[in-house]
Amino acid sequence: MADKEDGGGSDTGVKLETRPKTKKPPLYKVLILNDDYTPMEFVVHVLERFFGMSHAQAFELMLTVHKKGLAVVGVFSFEIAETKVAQVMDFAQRHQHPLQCTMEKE
Ligand code: TYC
Repeated sequence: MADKEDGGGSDTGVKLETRPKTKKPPLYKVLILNDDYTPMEFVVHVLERFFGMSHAQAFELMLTVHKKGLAVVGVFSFEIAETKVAQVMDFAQRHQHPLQCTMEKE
């Protein structure tokens, strides 16, 4: 956004600051990766449980990951993305599945 001169034609030379002083926080994509061992139903359950998807949405996204290798499951602030990744990795590990979840700056 560019700074603007004071309007009104009198040209007083007063510069009004219109640029916001605070930038929007960066966003992070959370990705789920395919592997050959994690059961499809487990991935569907993860997507429902940690990303609030319906069963139909979760099943469709799981199939996308299965076919394409990976997919973005959501976009979040750094702290939320980090928490989601940690929750998924912990849950997968506790069930002894090699499911991988990562984050990437948008
Ligand atoms: N490829 C797995 C299978 O055939 C299913 C799967 C889907 C695993 C998505 C991980 O992120 C994943 N059992």
